[in-house]
Amino acid sequence: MARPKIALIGAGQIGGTLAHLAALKELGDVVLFDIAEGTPEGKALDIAESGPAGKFDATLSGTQDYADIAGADVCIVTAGVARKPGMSRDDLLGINLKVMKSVGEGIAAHAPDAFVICITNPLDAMVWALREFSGLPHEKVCGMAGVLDSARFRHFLASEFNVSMKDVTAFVLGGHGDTMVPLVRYSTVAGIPLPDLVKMGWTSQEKLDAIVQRTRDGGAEIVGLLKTGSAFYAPATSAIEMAESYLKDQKRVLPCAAYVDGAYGLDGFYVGVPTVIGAGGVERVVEISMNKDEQAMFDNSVKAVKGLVDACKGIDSSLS
Ligand code: A3D
Repeated sequence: MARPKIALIGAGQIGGTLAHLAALKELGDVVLFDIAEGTPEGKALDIAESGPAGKFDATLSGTQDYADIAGADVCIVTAGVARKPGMSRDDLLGINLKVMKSVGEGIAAHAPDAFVICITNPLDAMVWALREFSGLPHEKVCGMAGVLDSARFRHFLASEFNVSMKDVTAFVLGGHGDTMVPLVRYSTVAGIPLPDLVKMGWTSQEKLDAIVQRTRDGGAEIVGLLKTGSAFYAPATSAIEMAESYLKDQKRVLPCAAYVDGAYGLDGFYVGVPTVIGAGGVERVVEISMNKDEQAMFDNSVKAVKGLVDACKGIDSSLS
């Protein structure tokens, strides 16, 4: 059986890391696409040359031609511009919307059966626009943010409790931005919800609140440290977890920016929710019950995403 084909649209910081991880995990052969001549070719060759020592079998190539992504099983999109210090994700909207148009058309023409994972920011609006431009089925187009946001939350919690990250589960809902909703009630250490851990004296409410805020600011914290761009190791690892669940039909329950039509009172809208990812793409949206405060935070986040989608429609009239 032929290896799956993984197309990475954008061969920058995240794209290169995605290629390396996909090769190391032997998820399939990798094609890196980028408009910057030499970058995808150079990264593909460098990673291919790490194969003998890294002990993986995968073919890697780089290209500026969409025809080379033909028949891809998975496309992961990072094409566009990343944040610099002082910029919000929303500042990227105008530039990255144009990029989504060319990427969407390229995927529609050459890889219409692929499972598409968008990472380009502002994420919830870009994944919506990418789906519109590509015309692919909604369940085959989703965005990576929730896996990353909950991984950050899990990392901070595991450090606070001095336990393995493997035993910490976390739940983050809503848009990927300042309004994201880390849900403490649904986050646990080995099944013990965080509010119970506060009662047990494992941490204080103040420390938990600070961790929630640090999670919301997780992207900006990295941008502030790096100064030249945004996070790439954790975002790439998160998208690979989603791609692997699709390729191996693992049916992992993962939060992602998915098309929600009916659940959560939403009618045809992309936002971060828990989903089941398997061979059918986003096979199910998991609808949880929220209390009044959680619902208010979620509604606020949805409102922020709606504002960005409206801004996209204002910029490109073909989206209205
Ligand atoms: P970067 O290293 O700048 O790579 C972006 C690449 O896109 C560059 O190599 C560009 O040449 C290429 N590119 C630009 N325009 C096009 C085009 N039209 N077609 C093909 N390639 C193009 O950025 P990065 O890899 O650090 O980040 C990529 C994106 O991911 C940015 O928009 C970030 O804001 C976003 N990001 C999202 C998250 C989420 O959790 C959602 C996290 C971190 C970064």
